[in-house]
Amino acid sequence: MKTLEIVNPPLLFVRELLIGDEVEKSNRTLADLKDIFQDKQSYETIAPETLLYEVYCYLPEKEGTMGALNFGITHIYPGKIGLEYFMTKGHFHAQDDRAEYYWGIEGEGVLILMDRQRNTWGEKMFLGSLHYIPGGVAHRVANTGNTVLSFGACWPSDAGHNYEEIAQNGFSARLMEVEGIPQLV
Ligand code: PAN
Ligand code: ZN
Repeated sequence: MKTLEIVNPPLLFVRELLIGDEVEKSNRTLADLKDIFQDKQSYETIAPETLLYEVYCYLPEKEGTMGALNFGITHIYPGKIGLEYFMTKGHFHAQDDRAEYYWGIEGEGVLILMDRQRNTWGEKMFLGSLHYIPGGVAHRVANTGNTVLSFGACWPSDAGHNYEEIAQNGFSARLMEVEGIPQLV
C-alpha cells in the first residue's frame, strides 16, 4: 500500500456477481450431496454430475486467521429431488460459536436453521432479505423458486466448516414441497 495513493478495489460486487483476480470458485454436484436427499429413487434418476450450486469466495487471509472475514456468493440452481428442493450441504461452524450474515440477492428460497437442541426453523430469502446466523446454529439454504437463487455470506475466517455432523444426523426437519408450498416437515 503506497501512502496517499488512491487505487482500485481488489473486488467488484455487482448485482449477483463477485469479480476479482483472487476470487475462488467451487462447484457442488448432486454426487457431492449423495445421502443428503431423502428420496433415493428420485436421486437415482438424475445425473450425478448435475450442478446444484456454485460458490464464489474471497478469502483475504489464511483460513483460520482470527479477526479476519471471508466473503462469498452462492448460486443455487432451481430443481428438486422428489419433493425436496435443491439445497446446500449445510453445516455448523467448526469453531461453533462463530456467527455469520447471509443476504438474499435474487430468486426465492428458505434459510433453514437448526440450533444445538435440534430445533429447526426457516427464514424466507429474497432480494433484500438479511439473515443473522448466531454461533451454534447450523445453516442450509434451499432454492424454492423456478430461477437461480443467489445469496451473499460474510463469516469469520476462523469459523471453519463442520459438515460431518449434518452428513451424519441431518437437520431435524426437511424443506419439502407439500401441496405446492415449501414446508418444514
Ligand atoms: C457459506 C456456505 C456456502 C455453501 O459460504 O459455505 O453457501 O454452503 P455449504 O458450505 O453448506 O455447502 C457459509 O455458510 N460459510 O460459512
Ligand atoms: Zn457458514
